[in-house]
Amino acid sequence: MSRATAIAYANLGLAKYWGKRPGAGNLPAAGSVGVNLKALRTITTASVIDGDRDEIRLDGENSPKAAARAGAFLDLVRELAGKPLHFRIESRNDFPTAAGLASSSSGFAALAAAAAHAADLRLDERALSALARKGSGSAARAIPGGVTRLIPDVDEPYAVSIAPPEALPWVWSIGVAKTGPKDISSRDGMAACAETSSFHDAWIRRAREDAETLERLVLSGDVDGAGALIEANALAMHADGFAARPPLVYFLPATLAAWRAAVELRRQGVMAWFTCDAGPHPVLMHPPQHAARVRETLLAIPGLERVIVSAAAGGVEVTG
Ligand code: 2P0
Repeated sequence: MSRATAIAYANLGLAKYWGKRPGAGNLPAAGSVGVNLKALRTITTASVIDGDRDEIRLDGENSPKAAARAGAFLDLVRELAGKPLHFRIESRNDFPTAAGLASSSSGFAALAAAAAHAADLRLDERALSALARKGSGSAARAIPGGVTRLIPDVDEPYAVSIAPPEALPWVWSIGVAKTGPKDISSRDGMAACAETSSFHDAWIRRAREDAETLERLVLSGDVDGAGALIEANALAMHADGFAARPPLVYFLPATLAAWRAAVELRRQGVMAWFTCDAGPHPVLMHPPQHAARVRETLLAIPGLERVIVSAAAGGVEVTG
């Protein structure tokens, strides 16, 4: 019987992934760039057990749907191992999942690493990243450390680290919005955009270009250039949703107010940049010395109830 524990950090999209090409296994239609966030951590233990079925306990996503998705992912691990192994999985998120912050990236990165180790699969980083991608596209980017980029145009897309966590000298202030109506998942949202948004093809062309440009900006140390691109890229991704039929609008008034607040902060010399995933929670990235000012600004926006501040993190870690 073998057992392993893995810690993974949620990977926030900087040049967003929002669209797939045909085929199974979350094949991205374009490259994307993201950063692992230290404050959003998933810890997963996988044990090989004697039983004839998996036992899956996910504190964060305590739903039969989430357990079924994890079970389907374990089928891929069994296939790679070439053995009918069964697992006990215990997973918890170190951050409030109830707040609706994206957890599938850290969730599937931790599950892939823990289950692969417990099954004695010796996967290198590239193979582990490609495996995690099959659970959730963004999970591929949570395997390597720091600023990571998903390589799209290969049979088994995977992510690489393009820069260490300190390459972007920011912290990330996440404004947690009071939850509104139930969100549409990223998976369903990107499928709806591909089917019905007249902006989708243009978005995919832009996404391809942005991922490449952002890598160059990060590597050349052009922090403000990177911030401007990240902000524009997020708004372009959301515009794809605005043009869907029916429209897919993740923003709440507080989300847009946070973008306006970032513009105003910059006018006052505080270089804060906005991004937002497939949900209402705005994220401002900025130099750490402005954390108090940014926090105060976000908390003054009606509809935002708390702020989580995070530094960038390394990649997935397997501990015993
Ligand atoms: C990103 N998102 O780049 C983008 C921005 C959400 C908005 O990657 O269907 O949950 O599991 O491959 O990984 C979220 O997409 O989608 C995501 P699936 P996933 O971070």
